[in-house]
Amino acid sequence: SLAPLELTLVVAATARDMGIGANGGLPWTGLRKEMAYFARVTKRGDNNAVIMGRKTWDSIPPKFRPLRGRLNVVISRSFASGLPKDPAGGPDASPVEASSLEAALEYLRQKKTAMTSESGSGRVFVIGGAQIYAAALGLAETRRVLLTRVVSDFSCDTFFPLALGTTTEKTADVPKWVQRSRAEHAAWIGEELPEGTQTENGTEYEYQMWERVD
Ligand code: FOL
Repeated sequence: SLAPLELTLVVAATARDMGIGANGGLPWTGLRKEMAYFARVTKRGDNNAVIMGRKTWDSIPPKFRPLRGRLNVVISRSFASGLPKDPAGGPDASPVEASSLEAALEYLRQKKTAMTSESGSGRVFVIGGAQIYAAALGLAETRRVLLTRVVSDFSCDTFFPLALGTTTEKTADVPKWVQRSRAEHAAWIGEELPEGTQTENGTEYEYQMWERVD
């Protein structure tokens, strides 16, 4: 199918070098409100999907996966190629297994077409890690990044593959990324946003939304 499907990347990254991970997990601990924001935003509207790589799946505590109330799609080159199968036992019991990001999107497009009535917003979120973000950033379907900019610094071994920090100029073949206002961000996620820098357990961060304009 060639039906359009919009992708939103959700990521928390350090301000200094866009670090997103360390030793197979998040670089920080104890950002509970930030994690709660991630959960609310990816759930809101119902019928949403989260796409992630196999290493990100492994990094989620077993008691929290599949991420509840969302269709989980996990990507691994080890998974069977072709159109992925519906999750065994339903979306809260097991994830959909896809052999590539493209296969994941084909599955979700087909699923959307198969729905007879409109139920829920059906948003699709890419939740990492670095390899899956890189693949998504190469697709025209990727329209926006919900970035939590972590101002406090952490040592990282995994990085978000796009420097967002200054609104960029569109040059041949390189899309332009612009930061949207707090009001636009709040309207898109459907909830109020706290103003300015947040602090949790001594870690400072800020909620941002970036959009591709091309
Ligand atoms: N985006 C943002 N903004 N913050 C993140 O921490 C984040 N993490 C990932 C991807 N995008 C992100 C990948 N890592 C869970 C754990 C790790 C993870 C993503 C999700 C997780 O357990 N989520 C539960 C919340 C559990 C809780 O309440 O503590 C969920 O239901 O979403």
